[in-house]
Amino acid sequence: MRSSQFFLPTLRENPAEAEIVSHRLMLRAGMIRQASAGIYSWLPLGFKVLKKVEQIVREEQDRAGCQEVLMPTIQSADLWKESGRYDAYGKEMLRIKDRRDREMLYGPTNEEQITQIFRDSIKSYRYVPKMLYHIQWKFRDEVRPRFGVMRGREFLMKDAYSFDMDYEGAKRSYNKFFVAYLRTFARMGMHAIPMEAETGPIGGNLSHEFIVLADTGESQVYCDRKFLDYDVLGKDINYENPSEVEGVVKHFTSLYARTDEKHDQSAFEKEVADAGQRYVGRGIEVGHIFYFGTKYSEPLKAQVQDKDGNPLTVHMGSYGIGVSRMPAAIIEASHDENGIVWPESVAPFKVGLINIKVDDAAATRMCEDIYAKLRNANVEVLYDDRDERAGAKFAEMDLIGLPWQFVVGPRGAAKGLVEMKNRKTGEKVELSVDAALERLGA
Ligand code: 5CA
Repeated sequence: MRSSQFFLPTLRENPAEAEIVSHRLMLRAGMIRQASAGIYSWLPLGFKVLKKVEQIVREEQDRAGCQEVLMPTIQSADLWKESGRYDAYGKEMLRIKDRRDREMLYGPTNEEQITQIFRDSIKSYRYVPKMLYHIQWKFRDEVRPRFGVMRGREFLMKDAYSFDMDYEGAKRSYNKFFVAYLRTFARMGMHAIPMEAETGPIGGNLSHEFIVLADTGESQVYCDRKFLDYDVLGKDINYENPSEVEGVVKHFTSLYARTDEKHDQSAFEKEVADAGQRYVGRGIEVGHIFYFGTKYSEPLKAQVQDKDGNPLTVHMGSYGIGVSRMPAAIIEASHDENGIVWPESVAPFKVGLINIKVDDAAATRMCEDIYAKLRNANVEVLYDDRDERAGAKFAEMDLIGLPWQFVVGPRGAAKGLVEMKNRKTGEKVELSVDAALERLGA
């Protein structure tokens, strides 16, 4: 993509309405724009990141054996009356009437909808267990939407649902999501700490929140440093082996991890005996998983026949990831005074190519050559070909946080050299075009 054509409305000044760093940087980097309170449009740069986050979430759900569906945003109120949640959900639910005066709602979550689909389709134990997910927009009329996409009213969520014959089966499904979540957040370059949690309006009695570490996060985190040392991506997990999956879960659930509300300093000191192993920091909730047994399957009559032909009410769990919250959480965890520092896995482009003097024939020829080669090798590149001051180009490239920068000017071009900068470390090296391309796998 050429910057001269790209829709990237960056802002030089800090927008007054943004209280936290990710909101400021997402506005300044031209990633999002507010449509109304807690409702945002995603512009090209932000949308690219959102899609990458979504794809990592999808791949890890698929790997765990969960199948993708797509349920609607608009749901019928009747279904929610069956579960008893229509009245219970309160003012957070956006209620709508259609032209025939039928009560509808914009879904804040989909337990009812998926239970109806399951109930109408699956009648035998032979087709259980099942795990289904979708990635769809939700609406919750939050009292105080704030911090940009971090706490929006309309937001994109991955919500998954599991169906099992009994508690043991449901626990096996729960464990798969637990591990899939660890992998998902690790792939986005973050440490996720699973914490025992309250179940709130979703219900149930087994639940974990996943908190990613970020110095500027909303919650205070107290945990064992072993969480940070564990490499969940280092070995391939076999999701079809329940004891292997459970082993990973047990390792994590045996360690001390609390947020400030539940923190007990003396338990922390006792359980994490070595002071050097105690980690105190901040974090952001990005995922939440629940086991709630028959809370929805009972009222909605989701039953299957067991081996002896007897009807059995299925045990369920639900598993959410805040997909549109993720880009903001990643920025909170990864930025500096000059802007965003994207981990490669979610970066909107892998490299920014800066031509510091467009009217220099050698520099422009070299840039065009690099640009063509990167594109041929399918390396995503943003090429700043505009006739702008070099300083403004550098500042904008740092602000949008692409992992690599190639800087080409008349002096280097004359010698056939390009400067390659690592956005995260600031380290710069001068290389031949071929050597620079090779470092990016092109
Ligand atoms: N049905 C369950 C799981 S599928 C559920 O709704 N869980 S939840 O309420 O905890 O939401 C799941 C995730 O969505 C949260 O961990 C959070 O990352 C994200 N989320 C929740 N509310 C918002 C919001 N207002 N704005 C952005 N993300 C949100």
